[in-house]
Amino acid sequence: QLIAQIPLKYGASREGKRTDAAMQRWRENRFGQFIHFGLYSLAGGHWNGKYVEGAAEWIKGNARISDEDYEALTRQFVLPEFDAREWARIAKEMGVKYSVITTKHHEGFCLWPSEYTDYDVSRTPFGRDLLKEYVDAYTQEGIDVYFYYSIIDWNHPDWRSRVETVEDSLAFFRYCDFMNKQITELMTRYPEVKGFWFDGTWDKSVVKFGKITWDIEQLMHRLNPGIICGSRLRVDEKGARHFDTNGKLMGDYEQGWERSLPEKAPQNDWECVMTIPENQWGYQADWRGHIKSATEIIEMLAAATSMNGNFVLNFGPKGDGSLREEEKQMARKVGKWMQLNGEAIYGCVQAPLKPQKWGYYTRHRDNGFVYMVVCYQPVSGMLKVVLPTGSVIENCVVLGKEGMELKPEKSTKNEFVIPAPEVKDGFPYVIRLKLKEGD
Ligand code: FHN
Repeated sequence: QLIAQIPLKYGASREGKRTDAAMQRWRENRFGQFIHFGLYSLAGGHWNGKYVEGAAEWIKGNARISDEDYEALTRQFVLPEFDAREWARIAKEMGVKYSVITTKHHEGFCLWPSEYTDYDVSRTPFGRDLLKEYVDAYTQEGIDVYFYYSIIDWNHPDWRSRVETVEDSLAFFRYCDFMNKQITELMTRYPEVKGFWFDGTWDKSVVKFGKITWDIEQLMHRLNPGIICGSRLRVDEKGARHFDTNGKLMGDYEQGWERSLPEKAPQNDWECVMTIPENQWGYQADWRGHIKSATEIIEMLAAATSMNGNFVLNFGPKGDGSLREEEKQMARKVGKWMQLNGEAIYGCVQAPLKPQKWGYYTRHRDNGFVYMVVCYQPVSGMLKVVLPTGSVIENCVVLGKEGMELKPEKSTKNEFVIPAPEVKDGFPYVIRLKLKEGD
């Protein structure tokens, strides 16, 4: 049945998924790192010696800090412990294939020396181009770099969250011009950048003038046709966000999965961004509430892969530029698991098998292997697998124990049971299946 389409000038710029090599690489990467770093990292979620409720990167508003006091943080921006190579080494150890850094969060402070503002690293005692050091170090490690850029800007005099007067609209469009210049600057200074992660597009001003987001998308594609950008940037002329008024995805992938996973595989490419504590992105010295374990993170990574999605884990480095111990530990544990089991994640997609309660199936898009990421050990000691009619298991091994072949038994029709190997370290394990058509 044909559904009438509403004519749109600034809706989705494409039908269906992107098929080019850059997007394919994004998809195959599967596992990414997020880095929230800015002036807020120096406050560490505390002001005047007191814990401040809310996300640490929002401390300016949450603690009602004056512009002047907040700006004073630039003078403490010394970063004696900052070493981009160390960040990159730890990211590599964790096994991520891409990393997204906050070049400018809502506070407006820029991690690179920008020609278009003074509110940047060049004005601090640190004085160096932090972004360049990051880009170089990560690129050296073979990790793709992506830039987070906040549209909301609490520092820029022309930013408007609402546009109600002529003065507002003049200011807002001057601000848009500033943004376009900064995006051009970022893409020109750091041509290694693979894509942009825009944020802060929910305010009424942006929703009212959706065309500005179309213009940014076009600008980026003119500068680099392979650039990747999520749906969060986009608003159509009728104010629809992420998906246009006709329900079509804008941008290259669904970017709305923040601290949550879909229940079933979305039709589009998608990415989930996750924090280790509840909702802290920037450095909060005092993590409260539930802190996710490496096992929980690994399970989410496997779940995302099993639904054709990417999973990005956030790090909030400390105000001295070093990484916090909990995050280093996390990187070590997840990395150790990825070393052994990464083949069930990288380049993998949804497997066409009926989901089972022990965990998640993934399938490699090229080599045809099916992987079982077992997160819940059955008390029966038997892992159930239901295959498509006519298929049988030719070979079945536990990753990391390649010599140890498991012997599946057919229980009924196309149903098999695999004796579960013993779990020693409390981490999920992966069984690799080679399937073939039955005799
Ligand atoms: O307000 C931000 C928040 O500080 C953080 O950057 C997250 C990351 O996805 N994005 C916004 C909230 O959606």
